[in-house]
Amino acid sequence: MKHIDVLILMGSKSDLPTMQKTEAELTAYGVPYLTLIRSAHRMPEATITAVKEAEEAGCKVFVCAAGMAAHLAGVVASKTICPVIGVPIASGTLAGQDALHATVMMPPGIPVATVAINGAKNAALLAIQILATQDETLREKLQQYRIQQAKPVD
Ligand code: RP5
Repeated sequence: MKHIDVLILMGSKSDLPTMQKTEAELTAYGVPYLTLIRSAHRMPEATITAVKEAEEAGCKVFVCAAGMAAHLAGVVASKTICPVIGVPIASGTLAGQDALHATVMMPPGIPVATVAINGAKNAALLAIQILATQDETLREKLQQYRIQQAKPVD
């Protein structure tokens, strides 16, 4: 695996249209990342292998997206001490309410920083903010983005 700062994992290819917003934001900030489809329940061993290989490739933050009974972020968090950001995906009968609860309600000891349902853009921004604690260039880019957001739209 080539050097990455962020690994994006998602439970299914059906999550990709949402998670392309994470990819776009990381690309805009010049953050090296890799995206893999790894389901915690369909392919648990491959999920754990991906976490190990990503850490060996320099990964500092994990972004994990899953829908329904979403346990991907929790499983990844159990295998790393890097920050894990969970994105609950709106899929299935409960439209993301299930994934939100499954992702956000981690028992004490293994944290997952959970963003909004389908909060793919914020997942990227949070990952970038974490990386920016050790990266002046990213800090400056984030400051510029805040200034830009504060400008009146009319
Ligand atoms: C989860 O179940 C995935 O993260 C996806 O959001 C949902 C549905 O998966 P597919 O049936 O579309 O593969 O594992």
